[in-house]
Amino acid sequence: RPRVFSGIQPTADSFHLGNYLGAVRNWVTMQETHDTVYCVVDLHAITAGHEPATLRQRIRLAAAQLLAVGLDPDRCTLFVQSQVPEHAQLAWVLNCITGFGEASRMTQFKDKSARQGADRSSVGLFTYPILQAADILLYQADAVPVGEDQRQHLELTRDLAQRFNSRFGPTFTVPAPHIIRDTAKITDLQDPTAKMSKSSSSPAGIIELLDEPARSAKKIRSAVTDTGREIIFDPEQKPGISNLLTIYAALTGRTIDDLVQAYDGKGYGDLKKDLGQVVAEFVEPIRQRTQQYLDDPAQLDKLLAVGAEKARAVAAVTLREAYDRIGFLPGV
Ligand code: AQP
Repeated sequence: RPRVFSGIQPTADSFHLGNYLGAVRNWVTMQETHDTVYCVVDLHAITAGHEPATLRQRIRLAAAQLLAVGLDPDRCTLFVQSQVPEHAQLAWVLNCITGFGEASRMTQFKDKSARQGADRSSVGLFTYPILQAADILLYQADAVPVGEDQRQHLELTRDLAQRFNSRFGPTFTVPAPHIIRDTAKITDLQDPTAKMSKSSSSPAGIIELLDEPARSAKKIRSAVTDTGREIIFDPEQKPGISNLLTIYAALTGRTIDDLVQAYDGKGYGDLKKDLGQVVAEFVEPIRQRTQQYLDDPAQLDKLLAVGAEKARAVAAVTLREAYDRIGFLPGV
């Protein structure tokens, strides 16, 4: 079976629909077909400032949500990044083969540091994609299921893998991005030209999986839509309605064409009301199951410890091999 690796940051209390439809939903289905390794990337979550007690809570919240949407620890490896020290160790090595100019070209860093003020951004935010490369390469992943916003980071990962392999001998699998075109970018409900994002969307622009269902329905009803009245799929001219159709299709399994036909002659209000209901019904069981996992943190921590052990068994072998190739002395 081909192996996949992917990660998600515990930087908010709840995942949003962009995280779910762009990435995590595929994580669940890939358990059927791939050898799957999934990670709550808490080392990444400290790159832009954090509060310790909140972080600890959010790591558990992230793991609980992943279990609630259908990750099965018997079928995948689910773990927390900081519990596998090889991530930070390999990241250092990769830092040393990454060009400063190359890292400077990463658009996510440019965007985030522009928002924070360049002088106040951490070096960790700058080297974020290099840590991400270490995450992926440690598991010799063949594919990485992520949203479109991660494409550039994946390209860097591939470059670093190839560079290391050609300089020091074949060590890493060069991974391919696995981006589902239809839901690669879910947009902000209030600004449908921007991606739905934890850090830059307003609360009204994001559907959070753990929100009150009635609140989610209301957000859909208040989504910014486009001029005109026709319900058609046209992301250029009608980004608002097209985003709602994308979400509707993804959550129900109906095709966009089918939805466009079904709403022929109806108004934006009808579509929003129905989609509000669909979203509310979708999030409610996730909320309940997440709470069940959170009610027993000791059990959750145990499950994550088992995951970390499984992950480490793979990561340690790769790191050892990389260290050998570089010329470090044998491990003690
Ligand atoms: N709007 C989106 N549409 C499709 N996929 C998305 N992803 C994020 N937003 C969208 C995908 O979710 C996965 C988890 O990524 P992450 O933990 O790095 O989340 P993120 O990118 O930090 O999420 P945000 O909301 O975009 O946060 P900020 O604002 O901090 O960058 C990834 O696979 C990502 O592609």
